[in-house]
Amino acid sequence: MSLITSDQLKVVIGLGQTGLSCARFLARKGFRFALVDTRDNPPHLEKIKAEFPDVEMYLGELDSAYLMQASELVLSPGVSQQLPAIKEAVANGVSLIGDIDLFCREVSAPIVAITGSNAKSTVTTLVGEMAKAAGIDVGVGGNLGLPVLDMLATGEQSLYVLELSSFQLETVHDLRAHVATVLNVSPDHLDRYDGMQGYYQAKHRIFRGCLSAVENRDDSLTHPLLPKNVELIGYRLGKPDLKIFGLLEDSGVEWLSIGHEKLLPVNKIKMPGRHNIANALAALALGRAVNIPMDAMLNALQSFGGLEHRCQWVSHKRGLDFYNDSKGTNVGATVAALDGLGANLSIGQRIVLIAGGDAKGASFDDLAHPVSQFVRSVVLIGQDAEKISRALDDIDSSIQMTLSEAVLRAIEVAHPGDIVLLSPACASIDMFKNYTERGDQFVALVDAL
Ligand code: UMA
Ligand code: ADP
Repeated sequence: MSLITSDQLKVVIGLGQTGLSCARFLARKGFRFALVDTRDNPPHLEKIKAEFPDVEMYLGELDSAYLMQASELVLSPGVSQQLPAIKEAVANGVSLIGDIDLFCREVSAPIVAITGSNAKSTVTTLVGEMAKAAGIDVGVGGNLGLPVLDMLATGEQSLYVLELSSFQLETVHDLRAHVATVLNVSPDHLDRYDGMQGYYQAKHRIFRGCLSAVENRDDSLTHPLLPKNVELIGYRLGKPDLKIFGLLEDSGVEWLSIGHEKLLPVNKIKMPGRHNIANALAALALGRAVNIPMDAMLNALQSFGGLEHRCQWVSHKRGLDFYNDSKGTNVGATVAALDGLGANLSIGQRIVLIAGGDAKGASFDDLAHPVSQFVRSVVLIGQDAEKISRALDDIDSSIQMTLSEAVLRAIEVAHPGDIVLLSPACASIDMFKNYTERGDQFVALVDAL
């Protein structure tokens, strides 16, 4: 192993999308850096070798001596900083950051920073759509797919809306967002954290240095502890207090409102399900904090129909409505999808739920209540099917080997007029490449009926 000796060296750990974006950014900026990945054959290896032929690369199990040559480690979100070699390097004075810190050092435009266990991608995209509707030159990226540093390749924009995961936030030191929010907190990624406390603490790093914050008054775990000079804006799925966003009723019509001011009838929101009303309120609160004009925000709510794989209506076949919520990758998301669609069920109509996959260490106890309220039968797939079945032992359920068999079983047990909902409450990697492939397969199976 040849060693680079320089106290200004940055070592990028992880050669996925984030690592590649970091390498490109550091190269553009003229920094000296090396590349490291724990795998012998990381994705994009050939592309990275071709793009950075002179950059040193270290593959395989992390070596603390190698990492200690660096002045700064730039860690990808998929790699835990609890790995012994990283801990040792940090204990020896090497600083640890991620791509988000590199991004924040670089930009001066306002940042809207969004995290939460669920609804991040929806709210991030929606705030971006609101800004675009107002003609603002906005960059939208982060955990939802476009690494933040890739947004800087073509120069700085006027506003950035960032979706940030707990993994990304673990390495964030001073985000200084114009407005930051934790949308909701429910158990997820418990295979990475010792318990909810570590997960919660990672999420709340989003408020570091923020100028204003948005809290979800229906979820006390989203409340930030902030200095008094930081403006705190709230929203709730209910009657609003004076300055917060909420819902008012007038002659039987429900309105998105701020304080006493009615803004838009709820039935004009294009996104499906009641949980998306909370998402609309969050986006309004965030958008107002960065001065997006109200008219543009309300226009966006009427034209943005939601993202693919999130409670997306697929079609009406064999007398049933099929919904694809493949992005429901944890229990909280599936609870929201059931409550969201369940609120609009007509008399006698029920949901047949297709769920299961890799539970990521989660408990399924919280699923029992909405399932008993709205679900006719549960069809389970994937490695943790048995575990879910045990948590829902009062409900009619069956286990199927493939998604195709699950769809056929769902049709068999559904009554005319029911909804068939794929909302797995689990990650997909035990059976599929990712949640997109799982959702695409579901849509294809439904289309083929
Ligand atoms: N890996 C190794 N060894 C390494 C580096 C990575 O085994 O040295 C593995 C990781 O354990 C992980 C995979 O490779 O299983 C990818 O990790 P990565 O950090 O290289 O991921 P990227 O390709 O850079 O993608 C990351 C986010 N991925 C993760 O946090 C795991 C993407 O979010 C994000 O879109 C992208 O950066 C751009 O910001 C994906 C995700 O699953 C969608 N996020 C989780 C979620 O939403 O629940 C947090
Ligand atoms: P994330 O990026 O946080 O995973 P998404 O916007 O992709 O969030 O939505 C993921 C899933 O979260 C959806 O499929 C839906 O089941 C659920 N969801 C959407 N809105 C909410 C909400 N307000 N609260 C809880 N769960 C939600």
